Amino acid sequence: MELISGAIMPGFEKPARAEIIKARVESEKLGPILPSAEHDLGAAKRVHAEDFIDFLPAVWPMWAAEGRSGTAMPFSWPTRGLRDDVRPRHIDGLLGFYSFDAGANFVAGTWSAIKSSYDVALSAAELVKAGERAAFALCRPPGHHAGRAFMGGYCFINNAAVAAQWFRDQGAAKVALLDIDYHHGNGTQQIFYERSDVLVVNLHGDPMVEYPFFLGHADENGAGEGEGFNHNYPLPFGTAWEGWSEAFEDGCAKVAAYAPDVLLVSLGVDTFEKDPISQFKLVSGDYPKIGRRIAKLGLPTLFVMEGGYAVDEVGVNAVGVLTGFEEG
Ligand code: FKS
Ligand code: ZN
Repeated sequence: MELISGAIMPGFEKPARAEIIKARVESEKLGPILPSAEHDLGAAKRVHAEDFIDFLPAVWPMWAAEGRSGTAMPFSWPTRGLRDDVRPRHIDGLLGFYSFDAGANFVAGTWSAIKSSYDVALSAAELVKAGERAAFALCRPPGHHAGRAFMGGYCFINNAAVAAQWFRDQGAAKVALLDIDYHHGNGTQQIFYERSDVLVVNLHGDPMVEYPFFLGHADENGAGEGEGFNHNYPLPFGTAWEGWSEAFEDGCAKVAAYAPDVLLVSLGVDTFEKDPISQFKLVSGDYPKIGRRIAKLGLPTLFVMEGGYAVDEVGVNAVGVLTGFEEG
């Protein structure tokens, strides 16, 4: 469940999304479709705080220990002027301490979903490392809103950031991360903001008017060592292919100029005209064009699934990027 416009409702980020995408991968005969292998949490702790990662499997047991069922979600946060240097003991305090919004919620199966999504990302990364031209990590839940020690926006572990760091640890000198989800990847940006070894390029709804609101402006270019290695393209409501592709072209040029060893794509298809929570106007025919352009970069590429809530078309659109890539 999630809070939507003041009401608690079934969440947009639901299991059918992944099932529909998988069915489309099958009907388009992309593949093979491989199961994930189990991974320990070491790779997660390379980009996330250890205490944060250790908290995630504890949430539901702590919630249930209060005699509660339903959906575990935070309602109190350490905002400006409050103490964020003292970790509360109560589950309600901990949920707020490790969140930036009320949008990363738990039921009994959530930790196992988070863990499997993480396993999928790393298993797909291993295929690319082993020499595949590309792999698609059909992750669910998504990851790009999760930062070093915070969750939010349906995201818990930042799958793309974990994979990027994993490639670095496997010997890749430079990794680029292109985030084309409709929403700004605030977690990914935060994780790599002071680093020059991971280039982060983000196209998204303008945070002046769109979630996640508090990061993603054009003047955020990185800091310290990372100065010049973060690029944001905030775009207005109503952006269609013409405006989107212009920013995308610029972002792809930044990736090409960086000449990374590997490319990660945070693939959201909530840029679609019929997406129920988004305000861009891409059409289904645009997604293969995106894939073809990414292919032209000529890089080993790992696609990591993020958002996309027009469930009827989520398979066609996400897999459209992949088939476009295969052609390009
Ligand atoms: C809509 C309120 C905003 C939260 C939207 C979360 C978007 C998540 C995502 C991800 F890729 F992470 F899944 N609700 N009126 O699409 O960015
Ligand atoms: Zn999104």
